[in-house]
Amino acid sequence: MQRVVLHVDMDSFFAAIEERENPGLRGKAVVVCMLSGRSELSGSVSTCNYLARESGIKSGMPCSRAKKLNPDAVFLPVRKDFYKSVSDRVMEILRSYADSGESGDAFEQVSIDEAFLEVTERVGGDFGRAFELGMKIKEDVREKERLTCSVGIGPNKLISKMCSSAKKPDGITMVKPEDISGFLQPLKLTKLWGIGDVTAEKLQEMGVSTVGDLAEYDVIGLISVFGKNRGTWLKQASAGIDDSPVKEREGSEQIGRIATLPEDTLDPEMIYPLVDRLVEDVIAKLDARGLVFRVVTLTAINSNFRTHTKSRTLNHPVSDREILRQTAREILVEFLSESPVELRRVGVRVGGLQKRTGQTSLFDYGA
Ligand code: TTP
Ligand code: MG
Repeated sequence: MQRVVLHVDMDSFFAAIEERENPGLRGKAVVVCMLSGRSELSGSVSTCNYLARESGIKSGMPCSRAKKLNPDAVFLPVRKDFYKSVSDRVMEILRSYADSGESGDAFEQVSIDEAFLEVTERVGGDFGRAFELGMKIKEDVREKERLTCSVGIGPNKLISKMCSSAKKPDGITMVKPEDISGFLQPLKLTKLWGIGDVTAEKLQEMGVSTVGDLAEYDVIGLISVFGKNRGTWLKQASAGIDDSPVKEREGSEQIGRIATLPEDTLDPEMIYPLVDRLVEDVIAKLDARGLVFRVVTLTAINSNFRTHTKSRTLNHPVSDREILRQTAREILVEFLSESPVELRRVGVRVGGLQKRTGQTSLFDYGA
């Protein structure tokens, strides 16, 4: 089957969250700063909204310089923990659209605001369906989190990653296998994902300035300059070839269990015993590995075989069975009231995993 991979990147993520939280910021240039605390505006720009970008403000530049470029911009300090909790919820939404493989979801969070989703199975290798799915994901994120994202769709990670930044903000870009060379060839080398300034400069000296030039360059010549691995990679990437799998990164792992109800039902009392059993299994796995969790996700597959997930992020990482049981039950009740279709299968999953250190929950007191 034709492989289809999606890459999703949130638009001006930290700044967009601040705008969402404070409607008074609408229509203003917003700059989020990592302040060093030495003096007012000593520090660098974490990100800014698209309006601020119009005055030339960019991530990484000193905040004082940003202030000079646009004195009317609103400068806000980063609130990393808060953005992380929003990110956790966004990632849960995105994850729910990824294929589920033998060893878990075919989902890879790349940073706080971007992720790859393998969707080959879900769309049956069809790019038309993949485009519809991309639109649906954008709608879902907008509806649930009031944030926009940009989506790239391609036959592998390399192409989908490059597509998602082709139209920003709020864009969707698709490159099918037959369109790869047309998409890649005119691009400047630094636009090829994985090529930095140093490699680009070296290639420039060799007379290579576009991805198309690189695709035509003799692989032996590339290997003699860059070594076997890097030389081969350059040649393949220039042709848009990338076989790397979409897979969970360390630290973004999830632990979960899913099981079928004795009969399809809408009655929480009938579902609780199964939820409790799943919770026991998840807790046993966490205990065995000495982990705490911060995100609880309930998966519900209804009698029409539609899968829904709903998550909640806790204030602190915990390892407690009661908290997991209560949270899973609450999410279930919430879910049933919003979507009254009989359930067939139910899953409980935890994420935001960390190694346990000392006291992890109220219930650990005196235990
Ligand atoms: P990006 O996705 O690179 O940037 P962005 O989401 O703000 O804007 P875009 O629409 O272009 O995707 O990074 C995600 C978040 O990571 C960003 O909102 C803030 C943070 N970040 C930093 O703190 N420092 C940096 O230098 C960069 C690039 C990002
Ligand atoms: Mg982004």
